[in-house]
Amino acid sequence: MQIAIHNWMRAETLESTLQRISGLGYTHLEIQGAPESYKSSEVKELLEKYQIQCWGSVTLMLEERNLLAKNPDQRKRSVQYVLDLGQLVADLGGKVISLVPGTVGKIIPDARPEEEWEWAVEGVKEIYKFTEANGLKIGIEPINRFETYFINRGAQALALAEAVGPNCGVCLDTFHMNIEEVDLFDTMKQVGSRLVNFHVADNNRMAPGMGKLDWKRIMSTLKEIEYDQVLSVEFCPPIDRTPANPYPNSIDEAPEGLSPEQLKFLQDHGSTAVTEEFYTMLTQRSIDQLKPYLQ
Ligand code: LER
Ligand code: MN
Repeated sequence: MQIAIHNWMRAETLESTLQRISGLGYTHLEIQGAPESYKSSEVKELLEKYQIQCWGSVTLMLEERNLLAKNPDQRKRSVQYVLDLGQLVADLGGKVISLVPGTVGKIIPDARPEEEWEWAVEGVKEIYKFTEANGLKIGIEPINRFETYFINRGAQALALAEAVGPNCGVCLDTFHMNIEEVDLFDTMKQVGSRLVNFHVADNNRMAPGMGKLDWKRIMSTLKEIEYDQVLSVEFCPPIDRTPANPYPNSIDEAPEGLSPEQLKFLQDHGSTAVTEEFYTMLTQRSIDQLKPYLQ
């Protein structure tokens, strides 16, 4: 089992991220799904320089990106976005695409359930052709109801994966499972061998170990279902603008290089721009919590 970390949660250069995570003992990066921002040859050089491997990429389903949009051209563009992201992962030697089918933050449907299901299956099948041909895995990721109305639970992600093909997988996320599942351990067992990626953060979406989740049991359940690939750290700290904030240094009031879209994406996740110091603390706490389980 290896440890990766995402980089969508902080607007900074890729080099700053790689400097921080390589210094803290991470071996992998789950690169943000922004193929338009990266030249794979340059990213490869940086990964080489900091001895970090690309584990995969997570879709950033912002703005009009939506595999189940009513407008067929919008669906087509959204499939193309994921194919471009998949090409970046393939170029970087990565293995997985964490796929959220619908726009994050969109919680009102556009069409009838059967239509949306059919469009989702159609779109993911398009992407599946590419991943099968390029040795990649799709991990359909359930996220909580305040981020999407479509796939919120493991059982729904499993149903979509089964409708797409035998090698289509699921990506589970401890933060979202804690909100949506009756029993997250049952869900992990139900997904079983289709589990291709595992995102980790605590119930408050702080670093693993900074909330109430039972990490010992989470890790023993992963062992039970024989998942031993990568734990992918994806904390996204809640905003606390009150005197009760236990981390008074956390909010970055003047973030550099943060686009309005990135800020909205953070805000859609109940977060905002945080300081370098606070972000490094969360990055450190995550690997400190998980490392003992990797022995
Ligand atoms: C994606 O991995 C995720 O967990 C979402 O909250 C982000 O859109
Ligand atoms: Mn996730």
